[in-house]
Amino acid sequence: MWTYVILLFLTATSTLGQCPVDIPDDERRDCYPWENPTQGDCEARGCLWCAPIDPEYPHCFYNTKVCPSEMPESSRVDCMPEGGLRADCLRKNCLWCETDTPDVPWCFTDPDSSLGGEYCPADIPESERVDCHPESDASVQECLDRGCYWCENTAENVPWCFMPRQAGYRMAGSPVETPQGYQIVLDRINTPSVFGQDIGQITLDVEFQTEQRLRLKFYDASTSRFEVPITISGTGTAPVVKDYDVTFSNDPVFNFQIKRISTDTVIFDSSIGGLQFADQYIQIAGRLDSDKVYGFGEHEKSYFKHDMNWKRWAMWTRDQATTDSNLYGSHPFYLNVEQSSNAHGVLFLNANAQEVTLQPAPALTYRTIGGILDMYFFLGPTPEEVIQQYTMSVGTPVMPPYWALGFQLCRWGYTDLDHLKAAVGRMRLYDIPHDVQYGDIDYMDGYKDFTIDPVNFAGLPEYVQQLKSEGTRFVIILDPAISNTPSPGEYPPLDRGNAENVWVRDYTGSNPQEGQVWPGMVYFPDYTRSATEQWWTNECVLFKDELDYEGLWIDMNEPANFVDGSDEDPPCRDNRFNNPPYIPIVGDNLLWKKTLCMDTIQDLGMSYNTHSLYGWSMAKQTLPAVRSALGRRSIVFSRSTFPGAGQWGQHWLGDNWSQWYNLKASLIGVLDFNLFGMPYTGADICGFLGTPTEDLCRRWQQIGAFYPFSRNHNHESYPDQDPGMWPTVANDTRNTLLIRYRLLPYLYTLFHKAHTTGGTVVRSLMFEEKNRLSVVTIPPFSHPLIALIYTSEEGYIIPVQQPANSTLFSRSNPFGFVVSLDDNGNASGDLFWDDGEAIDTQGTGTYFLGSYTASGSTLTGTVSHDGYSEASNLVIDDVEIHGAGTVTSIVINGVTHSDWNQHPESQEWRETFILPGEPILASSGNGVESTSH
Ligand SMILES: *[C@@H]1O[C@H](CO)[C@@H](O)[C@H](O)[C@H]1NC(C)=O
Ligand SMILES: *[C@@H]1O[C@H](CO)[C@@H](O)[C@H](O)[C@H]1NC(C)=O
Ligand SMILES: *[C@@H]1O[C@H](CO)[C@@H](O)[C@H](O)[C@H]1NC(C)=O
Ligand SMILES: CC(=O)N[C@H]1CO[C@H](CO)[C@@H](O)[C@@H]1O
Repeated sequence: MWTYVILLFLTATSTLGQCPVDIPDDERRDCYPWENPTQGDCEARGCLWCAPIDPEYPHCFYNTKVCPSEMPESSRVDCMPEGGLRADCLRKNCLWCETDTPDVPWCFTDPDSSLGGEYCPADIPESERVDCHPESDASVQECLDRGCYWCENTAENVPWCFMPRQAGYRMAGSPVETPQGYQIVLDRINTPSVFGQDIGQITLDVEFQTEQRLRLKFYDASTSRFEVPITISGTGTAPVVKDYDVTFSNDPVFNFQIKRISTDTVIFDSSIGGLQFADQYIQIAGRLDSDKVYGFGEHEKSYFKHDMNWKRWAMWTRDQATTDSNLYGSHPFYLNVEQSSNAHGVLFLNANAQEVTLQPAPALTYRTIGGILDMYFFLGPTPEEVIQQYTMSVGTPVMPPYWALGFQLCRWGYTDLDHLKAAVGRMRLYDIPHDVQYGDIDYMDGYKDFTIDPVNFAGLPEYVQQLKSEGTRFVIILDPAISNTPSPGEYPPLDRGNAENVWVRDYTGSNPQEGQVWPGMVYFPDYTRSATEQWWTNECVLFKDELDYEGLWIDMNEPANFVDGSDEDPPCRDNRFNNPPYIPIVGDNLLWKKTLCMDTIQDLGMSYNTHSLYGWSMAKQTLPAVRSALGRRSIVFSRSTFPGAGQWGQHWLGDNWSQWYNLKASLIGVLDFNLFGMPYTGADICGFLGTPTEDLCRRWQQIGAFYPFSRNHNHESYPDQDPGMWPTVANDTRNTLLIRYRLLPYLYTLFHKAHTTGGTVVRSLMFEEKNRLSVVTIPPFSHPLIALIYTSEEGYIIPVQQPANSTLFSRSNPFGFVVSLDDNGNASGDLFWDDGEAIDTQGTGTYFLGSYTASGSTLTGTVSHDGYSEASNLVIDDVEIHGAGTVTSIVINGVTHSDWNQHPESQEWRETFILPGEPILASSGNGVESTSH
């Protein structure tokens, strides 16, 4: 008898015995609306499991009826005011009782379901939801069809439709050890399927590349997919010691944790779920250690630290001047400062249309619609070290020429050469430093690259020579698009381009694709083709003979097109590239808005994959072109950028508005691009669009004097806004620029460091150790930059030089040092100096590098590298010491000097000594010695 009961119980669990008799088939409420539930899946949800008599009805169901008898009609809350059938109601997980009473809803909410129904599990916190319906207008039906959970009554922006934790992949067997780490094969679990085309088996290569760099590469081993042509590889074997550890689990599906060993901090935890790998939809989510997330670009923001309240950002290059949307560059890189104040960075090396959602957990969900999932972790541990490790991996910033650190004036809409000369005249009138003058598209003939307007800009080449002799160089704009309407012989750059077949091709792969830009109908060079580099270089070299330009400003290279897709009808063919199943939240919700169709073809691949690499590849080919033309260092300002673009080009922040808000946002833009390895950056001073007020322009000139790239630029439709337009702005601009010019040796040295070891030139106070741990109070200094140097950077020695009206003249002036002693009376700094123009002086050794230390009331200069003989002609005649106390005597190179002057403006915290002029090549052991008590 006893045995019999046990048997009955076992049978009951697995078949029909436990089916509650009082819930007939048609009263079952589906508890597992996804494909093929198993008994385990069902029981894990606390639901009942037994076969229905009629297979139409669910196997797995709740222990409540569709129409509970105890619910009075009067207390029903309508669950489907829009109307619908019983099946629709049950899909919303509401209750359904038909009645003859008028106006009583048949479909009503379940009062026992606090979260809106049991499709809404309580064990996933809102902050950790991984969106299962990232496109707009989710409906419960679509959500459940995807196999996801649905919870309606939540706070703003929280997704209602989200992924079950048990979605994703499972490890097939154990991780296999490789020389650099592990290889893991992952098999997909059937549900959920968000956009179809799911890849059943993917491979994960875990590479321990260096002590601080880890790579996780998820790919389809059976089919080759697009990969960004940037190689970041390790030594081939795992380092013996490393800062991180990775662990894997299959519970409930494959997930991994990356840990910083020294603090036992989990910096990325994918057990939050959500891993998807479909042909056109790849997703990963991770919990982060802290909400201090920076980076991801290019976007305009008024804050540096990200908004983690479900803020979503797309990354896809786009010619667009709006806030809150994807702009010109794509930078899928972020920096996370951990609670311990250590920092790490993560690069998603992918060029497809992509996006990130930042969640309050803190967590993030990353999605891309092509390529592979290729993640690089940089373990720092300081923020500056993270950026160094990142830029050393993708390419450190190119060394700018010295003149490029000077002030620059530009506008679109110089109607003719006289208009331009008048603006330059105002700079001279007010004696405003002026190193670079620009020619925007106005100088061209019919907006065609490599031409000069023979009427309005007649005499430009001669004027450029005159400017150069005065210390002002000329930089020109070049757009990629080449006019294709001239007949053979009329426009040689087109003829030569045709001969070499250098153009982006249409979907057939054989015909050049037409678009419309400034000159009218155009072709777009394919800068991923080697023939293009030869053609482009040749054109740049030939044009240099006509116009003695000094640098190239490459615009419209997202690439921008004045028509969406093309002029054809339809503009783009209806296929899975032009209209993919999912489009990240890019502006206008169209990948080919104001650009080429996604199925146009470059050597590197289809625009669907390569679009965001257009500006990157153009910069890559333009740097060698301009170097061939000049035979020396130059600049290549690129509007569109991608990781690694900094090794060839620089960036300005694009088309912004003459509004106070943009002035503020510009500082964030500058900080962001310092994270992205393009430290030479700045916004259009006084704003590009709109008419600035005198006061805005004054303040913008004052702030902009400290952008690494300092240029006033303006839109055609608005009046002149160069600083000479207002006498008081002119004065304030000159005075502030003289501070900038005084600091140029310091700025140049910072660029040298960024070039040789990676890292930033402008950085947030957060990057300084003590500031990450405490709040700094900035004393009321008269100038923000001075405040920055003196408060956050105490302990530093900053090389300075007497300013002039251009770097041509300032470069031969006497040097000085600003010494800011720390609490122990110590300080240190460097000076890098070379001819400012030769290519790769670091490589050829033709530079001077001095190190300076202050300690025990002695300032000592040490020559670390003496490869630039001109340095011996330079002198130091000014040392400014902060924090030294009262000075009683000065000894220079062993000789006591009585002829030093205390600076007339000295205050208690500042002592300035005008010295008689000492050679800059001070050797070790000698130096300025001041005695204090
Ligand atoms: C500009 O500065 C000069 C020299 O300091 C001064 O003489 C002049 O009055 C100033 N002009 C204005 C408008 O402030
Ligand atoms: C710039 O200053 C130098 C002297 O430092 C002077 O010779 C030159 O004429 C000035 N140039 C202009 C354009 O004012
Ligand atoms: C200050 O510099 C001296 C000499 O270089 C060094 O011995 C000392 O440790 C330094 N003090 C601090 C606090 O770094
Ligand atoms: C499109 C846009 O707004 N671009 C820039 C405008 O200016 C700010 C700074 O002033 C930049 O940060 C934006 O990227």
